[in-house]
Order: sequence, then C-alpha cells, then structure tokens
Amino acid sequence: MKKAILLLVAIWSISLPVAADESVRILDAWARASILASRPGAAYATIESASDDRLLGVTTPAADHVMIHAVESDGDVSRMKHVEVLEIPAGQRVTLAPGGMHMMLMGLHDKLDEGTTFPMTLSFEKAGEIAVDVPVLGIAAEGPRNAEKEPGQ
Ligand SMILES: [Cu+2]
Repeated sequence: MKKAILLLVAIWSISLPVAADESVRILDAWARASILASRPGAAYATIESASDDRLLGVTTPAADHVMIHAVESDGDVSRMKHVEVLEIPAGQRVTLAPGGMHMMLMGLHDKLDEGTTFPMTLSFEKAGEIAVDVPVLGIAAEGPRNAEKEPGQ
C-alpha cells in the first residue's frame, strides 16, 4: 500500500513540469512536423509568469541547439532575429506562434514526425529549468488542436 502511494507521488511530480519557483507556466508547447532533418525545426509555446522573469535558453535532445527567433517585417521582407533573452513580464502571456516568435531547432537529429513528442527544457532566470513534452503536429498546423477542450474528453 505504501508502495502504491509512493509511486503515485512519483508520477505526480513527473507530470507537473514545475521547478522550485512555480510562477512560470508553459502552455500548449508544440512543434511542426518537418520533412527533412537537414532543415531546422520550429517549436512554439505560450509562456506566462506570475512575476517578472526571463527565458535564458532552451535545450532539447532532439537538436544540437535551440535559438529563440523573433520575426521582423520590413515591407514585404521578413527576417528572423535572434533573441538572446526573452523577457517574460509578470502576468502577461508571451506567445510563440507561427508567423511570429518561435524556437528554432538547429541541427535536428532526426526529422520531427507528426504524432511523436520530444522533451524540451526551458531555462528561466528565476524559475530555473522547466521541462515540457512537445507534441509534433502536422506540417501545416497552426497550433495544438486540444487548445479548446471538447466536453466529454
Ligand atoms: Cu527562426
């Protein structure tokens, strides 16, 4: 009986991607399927924090390194700009989504297949490291389909 309780506690702590400071939440992390491993992948998420924090870096075993990119438009031309540190102001949702900010997965070890997931760790100045599982959605996906939960699910 005690074993079962301990196991439950273990599962509980694994399923909650929370560091020492619980103020930062990562919502709806997802990535787009990629056709080739030779092209960078892109991952997105919404980040919110109860207190001011800063995203300092992102790592994943799925790629050599991850860069945070913003998109700057100059007339018809849009360019990706490397963001060294992403400010997360208290109480404001920072959304990384197609057409805007994204996490660029450089040096993918394998192509990202729809229906799979991969782990990713986001490092915050105050909240520390937060690990999330990133589901890979279709190649034309604009966001997680489970964003709106259907009744009965
Ligand atoms: Cu990019």
